[in-house]
Amino acid sequence: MSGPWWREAVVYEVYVRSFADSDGDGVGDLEGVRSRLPHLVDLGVDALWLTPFYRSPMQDHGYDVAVYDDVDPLFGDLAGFDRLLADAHAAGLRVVVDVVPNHTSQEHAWFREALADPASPARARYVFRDGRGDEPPNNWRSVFGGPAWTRESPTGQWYLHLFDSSQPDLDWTNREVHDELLRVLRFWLDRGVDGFRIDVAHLLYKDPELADLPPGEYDDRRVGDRDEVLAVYEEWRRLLDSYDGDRMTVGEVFLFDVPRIARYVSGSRLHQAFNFTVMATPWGAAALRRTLETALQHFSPGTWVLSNHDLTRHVTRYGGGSLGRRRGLAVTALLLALPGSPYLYQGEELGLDEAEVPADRRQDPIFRRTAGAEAGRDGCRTPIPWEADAAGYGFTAGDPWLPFGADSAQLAADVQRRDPSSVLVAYQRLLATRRALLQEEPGDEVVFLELDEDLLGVRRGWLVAVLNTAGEAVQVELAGELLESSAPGAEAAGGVVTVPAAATVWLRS
Ligand SMILES: [Ca+2]
Repeated sequence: MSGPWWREAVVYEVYVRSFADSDGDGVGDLEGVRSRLPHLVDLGVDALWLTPFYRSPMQDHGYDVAVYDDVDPLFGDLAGFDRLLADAHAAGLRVVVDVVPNHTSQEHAWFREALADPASPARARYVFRDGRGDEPPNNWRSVFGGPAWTRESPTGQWYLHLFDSSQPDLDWTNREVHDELLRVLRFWLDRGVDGFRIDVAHLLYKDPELADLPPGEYDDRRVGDRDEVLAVYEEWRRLLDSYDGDRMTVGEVFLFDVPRIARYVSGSRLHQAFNFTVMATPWGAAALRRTLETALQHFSPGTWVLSNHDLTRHVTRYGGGSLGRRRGLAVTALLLALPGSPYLYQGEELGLDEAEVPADRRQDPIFRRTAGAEAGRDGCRTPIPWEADAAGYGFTAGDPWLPFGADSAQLAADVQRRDPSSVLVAYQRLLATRRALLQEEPGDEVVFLELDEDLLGVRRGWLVAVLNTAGEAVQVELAGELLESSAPGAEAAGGVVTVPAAATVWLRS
């Protein structure tokens, strides 16, 4: 394969809390991840991305970091991290870790100092402002619900938090913030990580006027997404380039305007940015084609994301149950045929649905901050069912921190591994075939085939992929050898391919 390893890497997101629990406390941990590395090798991914495992009071399950250069005891310790990294590398897997630069935890030493001594330099590393009478400095709302400001005593000033009140936003106009995050990156680079996933990479710098938004509106471009943030990533790029081994960054640029996302990605800025536009596209050939063409035009190549720990699982978005699984696998197969770097979220290779989580088991601060009006993200974060017949489905010997999804016994990894028609085996086959294609360096050119309206066909090198979004099988005049189908019933004979309903076929043509 040409180019650096990350360019077309399949990256698997490990949501550490819910992947595998080694010590029976009901919460996944780094040793649990290490014990399940063979699953990732068998699946055929190139890298894993670990969600935050740093010291944290866990108000936002680790995205509230108190100490950036240590492992929370809940997840293990630094020696355990080193063991995981060494074993992953020995298995041929790269390791990407999360970095959270927009905000710290309220338990971070800086914020504690900023509250304890308002005259301290730490105060200027956060966004403290006077209110308007008894009202906050502006009308911004937290992404998690409620106001984006919390008042503290004794000064009566307010601090900005675009997320939970336990997550004060850093002030990126303060050079000390830059220097500290660079130190954190060096700490993990020196330990040997292969890259960083950057949380809400487009925020960091806020509107310097902190001007009111039109009531009821949250607009990333009026809050953040400012050009100043691009210089941050230029400095980070210079740091990463000073290390050997093609270290990389992928930014969570949570925007849907593709040209604006593309600003973040270049030879001097981030290596990759998440592209959530396919996630936001409804099921249907024409809409999907427009989304893919736009992405392929602006990224060279980009990333493909259908699910992650913040999004409703795509099986559920596509209709749920067997229909959702079928459509989800079809779209996945289409994306895997394209140039770019697919990001998979743990459990999607098992076809997991969004789980029902009862109100009294909800953990997400979104649920709390909206008084239950928004369910939050717990349903995509429930633990992985590894073994159908084991206590705690092989995830934990104790009580899991979130309940398992309803179909855990049927969808457990060990059941699917034995079933050639399972979602898991389909992922394994598709990833293996994709790897074989890439070894022949097919290039980045994609040709869209002109087919009937329910169909979406692409050609890359010798691989032709045809998605059928119709409710019945369709016959297409195409010559080639049938390689894969995301659903049973595909045929290729006499220059005609039968594409099953809600399925994608791969041909060597
Ligand atoms: Ca544990």
